[in-house]
Amino acid sequence: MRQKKIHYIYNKEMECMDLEERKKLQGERLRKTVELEYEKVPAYRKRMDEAGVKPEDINSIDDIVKLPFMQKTDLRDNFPYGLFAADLKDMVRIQGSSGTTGKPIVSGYTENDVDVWTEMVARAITAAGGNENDIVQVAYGYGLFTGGLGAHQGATKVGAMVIPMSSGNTQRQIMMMKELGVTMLCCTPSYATYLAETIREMGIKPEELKIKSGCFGAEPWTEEMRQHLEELLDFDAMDIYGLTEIGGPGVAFECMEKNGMHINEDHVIAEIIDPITEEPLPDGTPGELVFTTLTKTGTPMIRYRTHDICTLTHGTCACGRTTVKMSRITGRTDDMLVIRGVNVFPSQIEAVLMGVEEASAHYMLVVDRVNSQDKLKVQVELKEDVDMTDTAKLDALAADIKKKIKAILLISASVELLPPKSIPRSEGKAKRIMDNRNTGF
Ligand code: DLL
Repeated sequence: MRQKKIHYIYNKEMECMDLEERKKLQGERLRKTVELEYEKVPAYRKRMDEAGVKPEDINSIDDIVKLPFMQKTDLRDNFPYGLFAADLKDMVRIQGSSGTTGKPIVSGYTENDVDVWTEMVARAITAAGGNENDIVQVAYGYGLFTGGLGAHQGATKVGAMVIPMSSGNTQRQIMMMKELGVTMLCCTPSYATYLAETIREMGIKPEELKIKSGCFGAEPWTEEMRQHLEELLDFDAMDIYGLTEIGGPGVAFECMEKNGMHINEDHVIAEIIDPITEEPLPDGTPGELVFTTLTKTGTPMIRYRTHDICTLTHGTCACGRTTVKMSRITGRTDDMLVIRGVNVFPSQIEAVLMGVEEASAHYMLVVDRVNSQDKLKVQVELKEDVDMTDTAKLDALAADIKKKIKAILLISASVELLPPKSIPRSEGKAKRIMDNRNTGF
């Protein structure tokens, strides 16, 4: 049952801190992080030396722009332990990124780092209404991926009872949810959608479940997807963001205002830059999100380029938090499809499809190159109740979707309508792009 809009805050002192006071704290923590990195990580020291910047040049957060960036390639090039700022004996955990090919991306955590990360997720769970009375089903994968253990630790920290289901085995997930009276669900939004649709197909009504909210992240999703999920299960579907390199889920999370994710600014500094010029961009302008960790001691990261695209908004939220908010991720600089010179993000197409009554939440973008021309095909899975034999109606529907895509993206796409259940479901992050061009995009 959807909750009343009450704002629960886990750590008022940090989350609602006066802005000037927080800036000061961030400046002090930044200097410490840079000192640690300069002393312990030769690869970054070299880069600072090349840029002619020393730790003593960092005296406030405004000095951050003097510091060189870090990239995913730094993690690969220094795999496995080259970026560790603590001795191996002080490391207590390794976590890794999902969905990467080749050498994995791993991040090392000291006990302090696990504690910091746990508190970040505890803040997210609290903002979603979670407390010691809750029963939290964690259906993110456990393992190197940070989703499972991250949600597990955060929910435990708020005193909830955790069901560590991990991903997969949908029928069993639903049985546990119903029988154990689960009140909160944590998984990817695509898996949540699959679970919710299966629940409805099984004839289970939302009122037969006790679920009140969920923390969904690890992949991009849209406002339209939220509405769809909330309607299916009559609960609060909340966004949660994070990445392994910066600590895992909980770097940012939504409050009940549901209009942006609060970034845990006592633990990270967020910047938005132009991905080409690398210049900082003002509030409200979309660009690449860059993070600097302020409290990590295992693998601190300085000006780490996430490749995620979003906007930032400063100001005090109606919930009382003063932390900067990030918008939903609208795409990634590397996931962006460039089709006939036009930048296309899967989220734009998702938004179109979620506005089409007959379309389900499952789709795939297929890109081919035919006679040197890029061709985009949007495969759309239709809902159960659509008559797949009424070809005239289906042709009209395909034409309508094609028109809507053209109006938003300004490029033509062919539209293929597929029967229910034909697009493979994912239990983790959804795969929504099939790029057959081999152009290295
Ligand atoms: O996905 C951590 C996580 C787990 C976040 C569970 C939230 C919930 P990685 O596997 O390292 O870590 O992938 C990080 O996933 O750079 C984004 O591109 C994407 N991502 C994560 N959360 C969101 C979100 C985890 N809420 C990468 N919206 C990030 C959009 C997200 N994209």
